[in-house]
Amino acid sequence: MTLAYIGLGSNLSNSSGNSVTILQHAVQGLHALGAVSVSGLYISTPLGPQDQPDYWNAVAALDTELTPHGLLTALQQLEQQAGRIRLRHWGERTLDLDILLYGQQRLQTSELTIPHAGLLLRNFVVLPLLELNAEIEIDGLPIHQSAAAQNHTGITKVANADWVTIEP
Ligand code: ROI
Repeated sequence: MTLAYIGLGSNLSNSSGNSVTILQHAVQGLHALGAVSVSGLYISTPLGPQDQPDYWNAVAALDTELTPHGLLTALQQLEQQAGRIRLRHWGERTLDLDILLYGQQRLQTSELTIPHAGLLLRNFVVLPLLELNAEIEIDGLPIHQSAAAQNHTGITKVANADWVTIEP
Protein backbone atom coordinates (compact mmCIF):
# COMPACT_ATOMS: atom_id res chain seq x y z
CA MET A 1 0.00 0.00 0.00
CA THR A 2 1.19 3.47 -0.80
CA LEU A 3 -0.25 6.74 0.41
CA ALA A 4 -0.72 9.04 -2.57
CA TYR A 5 -1.89 12.64 -2.44
CA ILE A 6 -4.10 13.83 -5.25
CA GLY A 7 -5.00 17.40 -6.15
CA LEU A 8 -8.57 18.01 -7.25
CA GLY A 9 -9.70 21.03 -9.24
CA SER A 10 -12.75 22.12 -11.23
CA ASN A 11 -14.05 25.37 -12.62
CA LEU A 12 -16.65 24.17 -15.13
CA SER A 13 -19.96 22.37 -14.67
CA ASN A 14 -21.02 19.26 -16.56
CA SER A 15 -24.44 17.93 -17.52
CA SER A 16 -25.00 16.40 -14.09
CA GLY A 17 -23.89 19.22 -11.83
CA ASN A 18 -21.60 22.01 -10.74
CA SER A 19 -17.94 21.91 -9.68
CA VAL A 20 -18.79 20.87 -6.12
CA THR A 21 -20.85 17.87 -7.19
CA ILE A 22 -18.16 16.99 -9.75
CA LEU A 23 -15.51 16.98 -7.01
CA GLN A 24 -17.77 15.01 -4.63
CA HIS A 25 -18.30 12.43 -7.34
CA ALA A 26 -14.55 12.30 -8.04
CA VAL A 27 -13.81 11.62 -4.37
CA GLN A 28 -16.30 8.76 -4.44
CA GLY A 29 -14.52 7.48 -7.57
CA LEU A 30 -11.16 7.65 -5.76
CA HIS A 31 -12.64 5.63 -2.93
CA ALA A 32 -13.11 2.76 -5.39
CA LEU A 33 -9.28 2.73 -5.69
CA GLY A 34 -8.57 2.60 -1.94
CA ALA A 35 -9.31 4.29 1.36
CA VAL A 36 -9.66 8.05 0.99
CA SER A 37 -9.56 11.06 3.23
CA VAL A 38 -10.11 14.63 2.05
CA SER A 39 -9.12 18.15 2.97
CA GLY A 40 -11.53 21.01 3.28
CA LEU A 41 -12.83 22.72 0.16
CA TYR A 42 -11.33 25.93 -1.23
CA ILE A 43 -12.17 28.50 -3.88
CA SER A 44 -9.16 30.01 -5.62
CA THR A 45 -8.54 32.55 -8.33
CA PRO A 46 -7.18 30.99 -11.52
CA LEU A 47 -3.51 30.47 -12.08
CA GLY A 48 -3.32 31.07 -15.82
CA PRO A 49 -5.67 33.14 -17.96
CA GLN A 50 -7.76 35.39 -15.71
CA ASP A 51 -10.86 35.34 -17.92
CA GLN A 52 -12.04 32.01 -16.53
CA PRO A 53 -14.13 31.14 -13.47
CA ASP A 54 -12.56 30.68 -10.04
CA TYR A 55 -11.55 27.12 -9.20
CA TRP A 56 -12.86 24.79 -6.54
CA ASN A 57 -9.90 22.92 -5.06
CA ALA A 58 -9.23 20.18 -2.53
CA VAL A 59 -6.66 17.46 -1.89
CA ALA A 60 -7.34 13.79 -1.19
CA ALA A 61 -5.09 11.19 0.45
CA LEU A 62 -5.48 7.76 -1.12
CA ASP A 63 -4.12 4.50 0.21
CA THR A 64 -3.64 2.47 -2.94
CA GLU A 65 -2.16 -0.71 -4.39
CA LEU A 66 -1.92 0.88 -7.84
CA THR A 67 1.46 1.79 -9.31
CA PRO A 68 1.99 5.47 -10.17
CA HIS A 69 1.17 4.84 -13.84
CA GLY A 70 -1.79 2.64 -12.90
CA LEU A 71 -3.04 5.44 -10.70
CA LEU A 72 -2.53 7.99 -13.49
CA THR A 73 -4.64 5.86 -15.84
CA ALA A 74 -7.38 5.50 -13.21
CA LEU A 75 -7.41 9.27 -12.62
CA GLN A 76 -7.63 9.94 -16.36
CA GLN A 77 -10.64 7.61 -16.52
CA LEU A 78 -12.34 9.56 -13.72
CA GLU A 79 -11.62 12.81 -15.60
CA GLN A 80 -13.16 11.33 -18.73
CA GLN A 81 -16.21 10.11 -16.80
CA ALA A 82 -16.74 13.68 -15.59
CA GLY A 83 -16.89 14.67 -19.25
CA ARG A 84 -13.64 16.51 -18.99
CA ILE A 85 -13.45 19.45 -21.31
CA ARG A 86 -10.20 21.30 -21.59
CA LEU A 87 -10.59 24.33 -23.78
CA ARG A 88 -7.08 25.82 -23.80
CA HIS A 89 -3.68 25.55 -22.14
CA TRP A 90 -3.99 26.54 -18.47
CA GLY A 91 -7.65 27.17 -19.18
CA GLU A 92 -10.92 26.10 -17.63
CA ARG A 93 -11.63 22.44 -17.03
CA THR A 94 -14.40 20.21 -15.71
CA LEU A 95 -12.15 18.02 -13.59
CA ASP A 96 -8.44 17.89 -12.98
CA LEU A 97 -6.94 15.10 -10.88
CA ASP A 98 -3.19 15.43 -10.35
CA ILE A 99 -0.88 13.03 -8.53
CA LEU A 100 0.97 15.34 -6.14
CA LEU A 101 2.92 12.77 -4.15
CA TYR A 102 3.21 8.99 -4.20
CA GLY A 103 4.71 7.81 -0.94
CA GLN A 104 8.34 8.89 -0.85
CA GLN A 105 8.81 8.08 -4.51
CA ARG A 106 10.34 10.41 -7.06
CA LEU A 107 9.55 9.80 -10.68
CA GLN A 108 10.16 11.55 -13.95
CA THR A 109 8.78 10.11 -17.16
CA SER A 110 7.24 11.71 -20.22
CA GLU A 111 3.81 11.25 -18.61
CA LEU A 112 4.40 11.80 -14.94
CA THR A 113 6.52 13.94 -12.65
CA ILE A 114 6.31 13.11 -8.96
CA PRO A 115 6.38 15.18 -6.78
CA HIS A 116 4.11 17.29 -9.03
CA ALA A 117 6.18 20.05 -10.61
CA GLY A 118 4.00 22.98 -9.53
CA LEU A 119 3.26 21.71 -6.05
CA LEU A 120 5.30 24.08 -3.89
CA LEU A 121 4.31 27.10 -5.98
CA ARG A 122 0.55 26.69 -5.61
CA ASN A 123 -1.25 27.70 -2.43
CA PHE A 124 -4.41 25.93 -3.68
CA VAL A 125 -2.42 22.69 -3.44
CA VAL A 126 -0.21 23.37 -0.42
CA LEU A 127 -2.91 24.71 1.94
CA PRO A 128 -5.27 21.71 1.59
CA LEU A 129 -2.29 19.32 1.64
CA LEU A 130 -1.15 20.83 4.95
CA GLU A 131 -4.53 19.98 6.46
CA LEU A 132 -3.97 16.32 5.69
CA ASN A 133 -0.32 16.16 6.71
CA ALA A 134 1.66 19.15 7.94
CA GLU A 135 4.85 17.08 8.20
CA ILE A 136 5.35 16.40 4.50
CA GLU A 137 8.79 17.39 3.25
CA ILE A 138 9.82 17.94 -0.35
CA ASP A 139 13.53 18.14 -1.10
CA GLY A 140 14.08 18.45 2.63
CA LEU A 141 11.74 21.45 2.95
CA PRO A 142 8.71 20.95 5.20
CA ILE A 143 5.79 22.16 3.11
CA HIS A 144 4.57 24.33 5.96
CA GLN A 145 7.74 26.40 5.45
CA SER A 146 7.14 26.88 1.73
CA ALA A 147 6.26 30.32 0.40
CA ALA A 148 2.90 28.98 -0.82
CA ALA A 149 1.96 27.97 2.73
CA GLN A 150 2.35 31.60 3.87
CA ASN A 151 0.50 33.04 0.90
CA HIS A 152 -3.25 33.26 1.42
CA THR A 153 -3.98 35.62 -1.45
CA GLY A 154 -6.63 34.55 -3.93
CA ILE A 155 -7.80 31.59 -1.88
CA THR A 156 -10.70 31.09 0.54
CA LYS A 157 -11.55 27.98 2.49
CA VAL A 158 -15.28 27.44 2.13
CA ALA A 159 -15.87 24.12 3.93
CA ASN A 160 -14.26 21.64 6.29
CA ALA A 161 -13.63 18.04 5.27
CA ASP A 162 -17.34 17.29 5.70
CA TRP A 163 -18.11 18.82 2.25
CA VAL A 164 -18.12 15.25 1.00
CA THR A 165 -19.54 12.11 2.57
CA ILE A 166 -17.67 9.04 1.44
CA GLU A 167 -20.07 6.13 1.05
CA PRO A 168 -18.70 2.62 1.64
N1 ROI B 1 -5.80 27.55 -10.90
C1 ROI B 1 -6.41 27.30 -9.73
N2 ROI B 1 -6.70 28.32 -8.92
N3 ROI B 1 -6.74 26.04 -9.36
C2 ROI B 1 -6.47 24.97 -10.16
O1 ROI B 1 -6.80 23.81 -9.78
C3 ROI B 1 -5.82 25.19 -11.38
N4 ROI B 1 -5.51 24.15 -12.21
C4 ROI B 1 -4.84 24.36 -13.34
C5 ROI B 1 -4.42 25.74 -13.80
C6 ROI B 1 -5.03 26.00 -15.16
C7 ROI B 1 -2.90 25.78 -13.89
N5 ROI B 1 -4.87 26.78 -12.90
C8 ROI B 1 -5.50 26.52 -11.73
O2 ROI B 1 -4.52 23.31 -14.06
